[in-house]
Parts: sequence; structure tokens; C-alpha cells
Amino acid sequence: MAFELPPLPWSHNALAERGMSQETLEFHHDKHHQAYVTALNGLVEKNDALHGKSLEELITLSYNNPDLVPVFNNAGQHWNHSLAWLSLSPTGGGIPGRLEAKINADFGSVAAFKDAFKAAAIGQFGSGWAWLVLAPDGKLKITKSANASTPLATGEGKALIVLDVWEHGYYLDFRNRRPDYAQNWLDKLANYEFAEAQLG
Ligand code: MN3
Repeated sequence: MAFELPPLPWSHNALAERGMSQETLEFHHDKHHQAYVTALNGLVEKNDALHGKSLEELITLSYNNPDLVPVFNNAGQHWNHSLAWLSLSPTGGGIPGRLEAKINADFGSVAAFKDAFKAAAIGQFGSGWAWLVLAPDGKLKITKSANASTPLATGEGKALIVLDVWEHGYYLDFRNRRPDYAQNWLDKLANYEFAEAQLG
């Protein structure tokens, strides 16, 4: 069973008034994400040992495996992007009460959380991702990862929401201004309701 591109949970122009254009989503979802899915299916097709594995299994078994670098890159990018779409909302930016209380407990304040997340997004040198995870100790934590890497592989925690900081994620709308892109995501696009639901 081949992997498939998940449809966006809203229309391509649903985020345009909040800083993510239809053109960005047409390229980022329809072309970039589709390319990772297509490449992954091609790699699985050629390798009998990979047949029938779930996406999560492929990420786990290819992590830090020098023979399976392309599998890890494409599987990781498929998983990361699938979460990234769910991390966006046309009514994003509002932090529901249970998550807000946990943010206050674990980061001190919403402002401190946003500052730390933005610093992670800016501080990821080159391509990668900034994450809000539920760490194994039960606390919220911010992490960053390079290229296709993901907390699913590293064991840093359960990924709640993620921001794509590859240039293809923001260059059409924000050009080289990654800090503004991250701030806009934190304030207007991030799906904190989904993050809260993921706390369990
Ligand atoms: Mn991307």
C-alpha cells in the first residue's frame, strides 16, 4: 500500500489573510510534500525489507542507518509535513486554557514560551524544524531539528505541533525574514487546540 499525500484540512487560500498565501501552500503541500511521498514510495518499492512497514516503522528503522539515508529523509519529511499541516489553523493563535496553564507551568509565561520557540526557529541553522513536544518527563519542551530529523526518531518526546523552517516554507511570503514568519505562526497560525488535544 503506497503512502499518500494527506489533503490539507482547509482550502489552499484559508490562511492567506493570516500570512500564508495560497501560492505557498500550492508549492509547499502540492509539490514539495508530494515529492517526498513519491520518492518514499519509489524507495520502498525497490527494497523488499521495507514492504508493509508503517511510516513510523520506516522512520525508526532508517534513523542513523547509513544504508537508508534517503529512506529516512523522505519518510521523515512525509511525517513532519503531515504534522505541520495539522499544526496550522485558519483560526490559529488562540491558546486554550488547559494548554495555557501547562505553558505557564513549564515555561513561566506564554511570552516566555513564544520567545523560546522563536529562538529555536531562528537558531536552526539551515533547513529544519522547530517543535513543541511533550517530553518523557511530562513537561513541555521546545526542540529544533535539522533537515528531516524528527522527535519521533530522537526520542525527545511526543511532537505536539511543528513549524517548518525550511526556506521553501516562508520565502514566498516572508522572503528572508524567518523571525517574522515564526512570530506570525506563533501569533496567528499555530493550532494550539490541536496541541492541547494531543496532550491526551
Ligand atoms: Mn517543507
